[in-house]
Amino acid sequence: MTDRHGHFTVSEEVRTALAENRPVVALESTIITHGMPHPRNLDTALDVEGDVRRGGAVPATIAVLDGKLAVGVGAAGIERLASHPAMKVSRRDLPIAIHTGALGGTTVATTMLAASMAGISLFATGGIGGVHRGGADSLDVSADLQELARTDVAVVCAGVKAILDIGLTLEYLETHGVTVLGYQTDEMPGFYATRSGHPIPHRLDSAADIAEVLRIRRSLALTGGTVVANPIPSEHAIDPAVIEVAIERALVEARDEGVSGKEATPFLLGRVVELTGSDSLAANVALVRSNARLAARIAVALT
Ligand code: PSU
Ligand code: MN
Repeated sequence: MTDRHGHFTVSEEVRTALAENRPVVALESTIITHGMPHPRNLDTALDVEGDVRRGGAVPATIAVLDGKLAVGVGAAGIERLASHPAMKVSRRDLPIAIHTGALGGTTVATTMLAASMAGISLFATGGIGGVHRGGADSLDVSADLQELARTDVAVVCAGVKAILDIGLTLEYLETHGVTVLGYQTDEMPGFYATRSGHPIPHRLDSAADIAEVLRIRRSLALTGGTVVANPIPSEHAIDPAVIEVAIERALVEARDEGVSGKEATPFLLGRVVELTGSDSLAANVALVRSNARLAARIAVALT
């Protein structure tokens, strides 16, 4: 599938799977270009695609390649994204990325948009963007939340990173009618931690139940997305107190160095990994893979 101007492409494998009503899971690419250091970004992205396949679904990693919004970039695309400087492409950046022929990692917002254009209803990532700490003053609210408000794709994630304000993020999602489902949990997961202390009202304990809720949303033609919050497997969880020390230091550094706008999230995530060492990176990898496995099971249950 290509749009009239050739700005949007869907790989043959993904197109065929969708046409045959087989399960497909979308995957984002900012996590490859800006979310993890090389070469861990490459290994993880390839492993995550493998996890989706082993779960019985077709993976569709989404990115901007040679100025095209591409759904299903394959191993060759992932390799390029992992090893070259790339643009971070959120919704507002997309026309420019296409105009300049960029190589770009798509954020959760842009990946949802592309998935929806292709007809993919499930998407797995590590963490979604949210309301930044101090967001009530700075208005730094990720475009991911607005995309969830309008685009009908379910995003499986381990919550939002503690660099953000989890409570304000949940308030924002509620205001915009985004359904938040806790998978085998009554609390918003805390990304590196299994819990955050913030309750979420809806808990479902099986992939089949989640698929059923997504079907109900669809039959009512409700606009907007769904967040499926899947806690990190407990053997990989990290003590939140350890992470908090690193976050507070990273926030001070960001303020002192004047880091803001689209650089804020990659800077903070990068510094937290540098300050906490390999444990947090290993945890990040483990939770993304766990989310990919759950998304595949929901996708299978949906078809
Ligand atoms: N959270 C992570 N790792 C990431 C991101 C979020 O743990 O790599 C990325 C996602 O692509 C998300 C983006 O969509 O950061 C949000 O950026 P911003 O806050 O600038 O909207
Ligand atoms: Mn922002």
